Amino acid sequence: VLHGLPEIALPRMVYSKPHIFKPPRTDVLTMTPWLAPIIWDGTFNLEILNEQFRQRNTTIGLTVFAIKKYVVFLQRFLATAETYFMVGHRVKYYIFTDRPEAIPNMNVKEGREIVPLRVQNYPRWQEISMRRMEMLSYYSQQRFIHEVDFLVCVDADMQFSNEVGVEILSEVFGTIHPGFYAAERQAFTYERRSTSEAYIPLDEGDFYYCGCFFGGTVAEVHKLTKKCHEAIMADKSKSLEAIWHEESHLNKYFVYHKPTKILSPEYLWDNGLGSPQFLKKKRFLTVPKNHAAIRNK
Ligand code: 2GW
Ligand code: MN
Repeated sequence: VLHGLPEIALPRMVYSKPHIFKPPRTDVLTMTPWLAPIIWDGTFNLEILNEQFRQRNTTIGLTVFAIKKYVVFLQRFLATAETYFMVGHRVKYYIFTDRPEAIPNMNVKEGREIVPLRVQNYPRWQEISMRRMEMLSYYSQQRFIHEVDFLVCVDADMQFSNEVGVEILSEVFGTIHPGFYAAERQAFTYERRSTSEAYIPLDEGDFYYCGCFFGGTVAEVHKLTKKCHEAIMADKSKSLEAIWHEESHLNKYFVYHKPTKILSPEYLWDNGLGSPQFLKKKRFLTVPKNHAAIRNK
């Protein structure tokens, strides 16, 4: 883990120059009003970014929770991550599970490592999902800060299907939920009860972000997860649970702590939503699950 920025000097690189009158994308928003880039295919040169992040010897922690039956998703998740996630960079897969023996025994490429982290199970699935904020905040401070530069925090019921690289990395980033990219603010499924810590008024909010893909520097992820966990606990003390659990709290956080990068729906798609024109790549897909079988409520 590097503290302070080393001198970076790029080698000679040959590529077509950016052109003021030829924006690479005119069909989608590529910049927020607070000047955070929204990451779409065609807007970045991965070769330049790879060189910059490699020179800093960047290490990325990919966190995933696989509690109880969700260990079944690990094989596909890890195998596709080996092919598509942060190719050429140092990666630690932090697998939070109550069943470390069920983590598939896989060979990973050089510079990459699977790190099992044993955690307890919670009887309610809502609790399993929400407690991720607590565990991420605890481990960020205790461990991740000493081991990686950035954290990428995702759901387990997912697979990579195209490159997800260092173009996503920034101080703090969120991902646009594929069900709401075109929705009006009032249609966002934010928490609307003003008694909840996750409350967002109808006339606020920028995007509806998914709980299944966020990240940033370890310091920023620590701040985010700690704040969300505290809000979840404050609600709990009033016997409240936000409508979409920790996702509601994440959305609240991002209203008042704007992400420094935003991942487009390329980074979170569901094949049930088809293949719209603007979607040039599907990089990270939900794995269809048999809700009844997997969610033994
Ligand atoms: C979840 C629901 C019902 C029964 C069990 C579980 C469950 C979740 C579990 O038994 N074991 C487990 O490890 N999980 C973890 O929680 C796992 O990492 C999983 O990906 C994550 C979220 O649960 P999931 O993927 O079933 O819920 P989604 O895909 O509907 O999640 C969205 O909404 C959630 C809040 O309700 C979260 O914000 C999530 O990030 C969203 O993608
Ligand atoms: Mn999921």
